[in-house]
Amino acid sequence: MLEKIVSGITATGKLTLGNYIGSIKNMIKLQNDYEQYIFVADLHALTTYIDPKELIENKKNIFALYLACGLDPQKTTLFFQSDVPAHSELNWIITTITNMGELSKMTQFKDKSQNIVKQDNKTEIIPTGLFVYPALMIADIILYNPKAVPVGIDQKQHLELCQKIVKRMNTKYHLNFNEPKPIIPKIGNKIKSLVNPEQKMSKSDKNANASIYLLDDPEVAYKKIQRAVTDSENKIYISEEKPGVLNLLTIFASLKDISIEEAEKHFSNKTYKDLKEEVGEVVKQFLIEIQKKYQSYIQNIDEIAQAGAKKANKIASENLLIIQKAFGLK
Ligand code: AQP
Repeated sequence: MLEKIVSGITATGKLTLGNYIGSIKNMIKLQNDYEQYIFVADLHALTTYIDPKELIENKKNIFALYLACGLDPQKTTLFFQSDVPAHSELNWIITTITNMGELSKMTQFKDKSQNIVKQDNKTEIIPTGLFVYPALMIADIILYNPKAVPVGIDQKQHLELCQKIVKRMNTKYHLNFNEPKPIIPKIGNKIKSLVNPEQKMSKSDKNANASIYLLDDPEVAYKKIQRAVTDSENKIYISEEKPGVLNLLTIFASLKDISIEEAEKHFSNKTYKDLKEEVGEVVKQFLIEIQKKYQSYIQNIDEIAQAGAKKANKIASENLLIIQKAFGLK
C-alpha cells in the first residue's frame, strides 16, 4: 500500500508563483509515488473576512489551477475542504487538546492579527477562527493519516505543532496516528515579494505588483519582473545580502529545474537587465502554458470535485470514527 500525503491551499486570493514553486510543484512530483489528497482550503479562507462572491471565484480558480499545473485526478484525490464535513468535526476535537499558549506562539497568527489591529486599532475584533486556524489544519492532516505534508517554509511551524498534537493525542487516547513530516522544497521554499524582497510573496498582499499571479496576463507578469526591486551593484551572485537578485535567480532555477548555482553560473557575466529579461521570459512562457490548460479545465471541475470529495469523505470519516471512539464520543 502506498504511503499517504495531504496538503491544501487557502482560498484567500489568486494563486501566486510562490504557491506554485513552494507547494504545488512538489505535489506534482509526489503524486507518482504516494496516495495523495489535495484540497482547496475554503474553511480556512473564512478566518479573515472575505467577500462570499470572491471566495466562490477563488475556489474555482485554485481547483482549475491545480489541474492546469499538472495534478492528475487519476493519481491525486482533489476536493474542496468544506465538502468533507469531518474536517469541521475533528477541528472541534483538536481544539480541546491544543493549548492557548501553543496557538498564540504561531508566527502567522501574530502577523495576521497585528495587521487587523493596525487597520482598526482594536484587539477585540481578532476572529477566534484566526487563532484556532492551526487546529483546523491539524484536523485536515490527521483525517488522512499521512506520512508527510508538502509545504513552503512558512508552514513549518504549523507542521511542528501538528506533530506535537498528534503525539499528545496518541499518548493520551492510546491511538497510533503518524506524526507527519513537512516536505519542503530545496529551491524556492520562500519566494519573495517583488516590491519588498525581505518579505514573502503572498496571495493576500494588497500590492498587485508584489506578486506574480498564475492568472496574470503574461505580458503584465513580464513587466512586473522588469520592475522587481534589486540593488545597485549590478553584479549577479548568490548572497543573502542581495535578496532581490537571489529571488530572481531562485525563480529562474525553479522554473528551469536547475540548481541556484547553475543559475548563478548562467548569469555570471551578465547585467541586471539581462537577468530580468530572461527571468521575465521564462515566467511569461510558464504562464502561457498553464493558462492554456486552465481554460480547458475551468468549466469542468464539478465532476472531478464530486468524485474527489466522495473518496476523501470515505477515508476521513473512517479516521474520524476511530478518534471519536477513542475520545468516548461513540
Ligand atoms: N512565497 C512563497 N514561497 C514559497 N511557498 C509559498 N507558499 C505560500 N507562499 C509562498 C506555500 O503555498 C502553500 C499555500 O498555503 P496557504 O495558502 O494555505 O497559506 P499561506 O502560506 O499563508 O500562503 P499565502 O499565499 O501567503 O496566503 P495568504 O496571503 O492567504 O496568507 C503553503 O504550502 C505555503 O507554504
